[in-house]
Amino acid sequence: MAFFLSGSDTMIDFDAIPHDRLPVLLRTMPKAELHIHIEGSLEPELIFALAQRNGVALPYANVEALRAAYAFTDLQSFLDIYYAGASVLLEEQDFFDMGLAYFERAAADNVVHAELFFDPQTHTDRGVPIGTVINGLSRACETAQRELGVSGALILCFLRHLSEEAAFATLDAAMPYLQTPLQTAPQSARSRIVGVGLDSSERGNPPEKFARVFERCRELGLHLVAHAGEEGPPAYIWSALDVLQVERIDHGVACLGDPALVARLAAERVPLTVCPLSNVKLRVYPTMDRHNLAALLDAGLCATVNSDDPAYFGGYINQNFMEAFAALPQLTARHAHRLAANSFEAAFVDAATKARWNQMLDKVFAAD
Ligand code: ES4
Ligand code: ZN
Repeated sequence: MAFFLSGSDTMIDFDAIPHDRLPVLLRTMPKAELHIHIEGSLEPELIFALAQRNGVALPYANVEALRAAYAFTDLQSFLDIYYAGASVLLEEQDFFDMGLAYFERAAADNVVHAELFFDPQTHTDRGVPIGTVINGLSRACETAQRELGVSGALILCFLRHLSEEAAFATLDAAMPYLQTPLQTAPQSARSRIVGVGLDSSERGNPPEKFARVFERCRELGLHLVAHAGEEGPPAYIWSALDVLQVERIDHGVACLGDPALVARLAAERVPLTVCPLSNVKLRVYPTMDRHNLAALLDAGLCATVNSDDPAYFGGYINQNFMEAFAALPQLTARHAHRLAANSFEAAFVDAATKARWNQMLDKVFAAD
């Protein structure tokens, strides 16, 4: 028997857990979700309901026609539809409804904490004030905490296909809402923004393009993350680390092609927020059984499982766990526990909160 003394001093005998217990463990274990674009949680039904409520015309006749358009060939083919879907979001209540709908799904998957990416430029470029976006999402976080017991935070993402100047303008507009050691404006008390990220079209838009914006955000005391190594090369992961100085890499699956990079990520325990279903839908891997999730974990990396854009890619976080584990039989109960523990380690919360979540996690596995 190989007992494992976990972070909470609980004895867990992973080798004694039969493989057929995995689906229940994956579903019931507490977990944090760290890579979810809230605009990517908009289900077709909600898109049509909001279009009707706001009098927005959609280029699709109905929910089925919209769903039928979700046949992506790469990241860009997805982004085109994703930005079209977001066009129905106009009022603060729309952002609240979208956020709360996500938190309800997350709670059902035993997510205890979620850090939501949002793309302000997708909305401000359509004339929606940034405060409308931030207040609606922050209010959804408050309601989720109170009514669902899920804690939530927001990460403002800059769209990398737009200019550095546009990113600076977005940061300026968001300043009154940022939670930073330097920010004492009353509006910031209600906002849940804890960091910034970088998303959208990766190829041709390297992290270096945003070096100065991220430097400014670092000076403000914000947490920093960036998408890198999804479709782009390992070099983009290096520059996200060295130039932007991010704390986590979103996706990062391309790292395995570069042994020196893997060594660096493992030594520094830089978390990778991996999104298995996204990677298959956007053809980073042809099928789930070719995904490198098991290899990332076995290389000692702090990999986590996340849903990315769940309404577009075939499911929420538990669906990602279930399909990855079903397709990769080398993944065991030990890996499941590791993934959940990694998600807590990687979360932007205090150590006492992480310790509490780890105890909840160990209880689920020890009881088995
Ligand atoms: C995204 Cl999968 C993915 N990659 C980059 N940017 C994104 N925004 C929404 N989903
Ligand atoms: Zn993403």
